[in-house]
Amino acid sequence: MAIKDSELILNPDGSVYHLNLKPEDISDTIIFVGDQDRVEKITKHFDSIEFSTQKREFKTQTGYYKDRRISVISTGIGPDNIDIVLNELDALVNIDLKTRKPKTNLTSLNIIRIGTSGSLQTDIPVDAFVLSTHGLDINGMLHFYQIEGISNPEIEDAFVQHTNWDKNKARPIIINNSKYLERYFDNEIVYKGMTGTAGGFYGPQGRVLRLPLQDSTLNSKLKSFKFKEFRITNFEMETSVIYGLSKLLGHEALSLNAIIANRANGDFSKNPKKTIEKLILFALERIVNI
Ligand code: R1P
Repeated sequence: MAIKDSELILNPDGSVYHLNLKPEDISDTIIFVGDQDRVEKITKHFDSIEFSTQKREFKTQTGYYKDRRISVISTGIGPDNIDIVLNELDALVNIDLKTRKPKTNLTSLNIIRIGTSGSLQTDIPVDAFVLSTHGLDINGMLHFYQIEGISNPEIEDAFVQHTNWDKNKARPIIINNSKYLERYFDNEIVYKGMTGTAGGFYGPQGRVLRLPLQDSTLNSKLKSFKFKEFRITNFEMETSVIYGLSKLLGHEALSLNAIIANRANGDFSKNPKKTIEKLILFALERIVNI
């Protein structure tokens, strides 16, 4: 059955609705960033750029870095945007846009997030890098999909118990990274741990300006949670859904974050731009080996 026009929306030129991309515009190696201005901070290192487009917060550039064809896409902020980006990217490679039918031979993309994040641990300082072994989903978006088989119920149960998780909030889901990609980025300068992915910046990450929180102790409970060798290292807004949708759709995903704030001791990086630039160069040097 062909997917209807209202379900897979294409622009008049045949590109996918939000991303403005056609299949030939992207590589199978894709870097995700949140901020659209970060796209050029990455592609300025490229030897050539063959394609650029932007619609809303979704900016894409494709080019070559040391003979490796790479696309860089900005996702904007939050899990909801990742739903759009991953579904439309998957449609570009795994749905025949002419017949509107899923292909039989599926393509697996390599997706690497280069993001910014706040550390939850006193010993993970600002300007450090964190590689997410797991995405800890506390925003609920993934519950709209059939997620059996991609989660870690044992760790989730321990987390729900440890935090006394409120029943009115979506049940947390914990999703593994791509072990295939992780080995290219393993390095002694990278901290590793579970990354909490919130559906907001203030209340959902325990920030109080004027509104009281449902659970004002949540960040300290995240900080003290341990399961075997794992702890929760940091907070941001995309990793768990990138991991979850990638697993469901058959793509490899890894999230790297520059720590620009430390929520445990209140520090903020003196030079976040420099830290992000270092993470970009670290990631590019390893992506060429994938
Ligand atoms: C919040 O300021 C944004 O910054 C972080 C969060 O995940 C959220 O998207 O990541 P990026 O710098 O990649 O956008």
